[in-house]
Amino acid sequence: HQSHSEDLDLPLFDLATIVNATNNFSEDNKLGEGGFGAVYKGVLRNGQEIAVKRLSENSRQGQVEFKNEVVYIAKLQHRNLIKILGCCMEVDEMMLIYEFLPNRSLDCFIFDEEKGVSLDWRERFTIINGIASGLLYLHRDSRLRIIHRDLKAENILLDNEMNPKISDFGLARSFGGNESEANTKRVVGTYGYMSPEYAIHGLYSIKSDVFSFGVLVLEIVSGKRNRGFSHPDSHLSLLGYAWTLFRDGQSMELVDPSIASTLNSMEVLRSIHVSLLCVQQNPRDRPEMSSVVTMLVSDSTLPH
Ligand code: ACK
Repeated sequence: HQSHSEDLDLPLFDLATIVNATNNFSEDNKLGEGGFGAVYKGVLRNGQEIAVKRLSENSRQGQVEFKNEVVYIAKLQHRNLIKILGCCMEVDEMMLIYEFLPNRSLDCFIFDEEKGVSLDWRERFTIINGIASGLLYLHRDSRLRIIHRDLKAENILLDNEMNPKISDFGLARSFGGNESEANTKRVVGTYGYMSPEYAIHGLYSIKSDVFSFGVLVLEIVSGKRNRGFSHPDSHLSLLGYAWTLFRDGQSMELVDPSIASTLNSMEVLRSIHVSLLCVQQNPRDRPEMSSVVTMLVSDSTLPH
């Protein structure tokens, strides 16, 4: 794969290389279904492991998301964002090639009881901080100012040191200049993580990502999935529950019992506090990621 795609400045892999690396897209190599198609594991001739996202045929929406992902992620580099190695574009095939992350997604760790792998508090806190700095990078980059729009546990992949990497930029949008809010008629994303102004009015901004981040943090701390304010049992949602406990000064009850033995309670309280600031109804009340990053590591920001 010597050549480069002209406009994107991404290395181009040829189809034969990818077919070879993935055993011709065999079922054994399949990792799962992603946003716009299946994801396969592959090994290049030099031994490097890769993950290949293959655009399914006939998916118009998939094509839009695919191009979107290429455009955004090709320009990004941060330790908490998935690294793209190149792409493969042939007549009937469009694929994106990423570094392979052996530890799957955060989703499997916080919600999959069968797997029996639980993260201790140290790992969870590292993950929370890592996601926060990846998101800060997206929001702050002066050339792009990117809103991810689909931040959720399934889109956080873990490397072999359990560092989180934000993935799936198919729905991302960029803001130029002074623009800070946009409107869409087609609401995309994932219920449970969507901010109310986005789910109801299609309004999105960096503050909608901040909302999703808040939900994610609560899920990481509690080990429980948020069902979303639109769920019929929304009064039982994780967010409502967390607010009640916080108000009554019983935040620690929210914490996943399986991490109790390794807990640093100040960090836990800070994380819960930050997440509740992030999930406030009014986007203007939510902090920017720069304050979130600071609040997570500084005790002085906790209310007394
Ligand atoms: O939770 P998972 O095992 O992690 O299942 C999903 C599936 O593919 C569909 O998205 C996995 N996946 C996606 N990208 C990668 C990657 N770069 N390395 C390893 N697994 C990946 C994801």
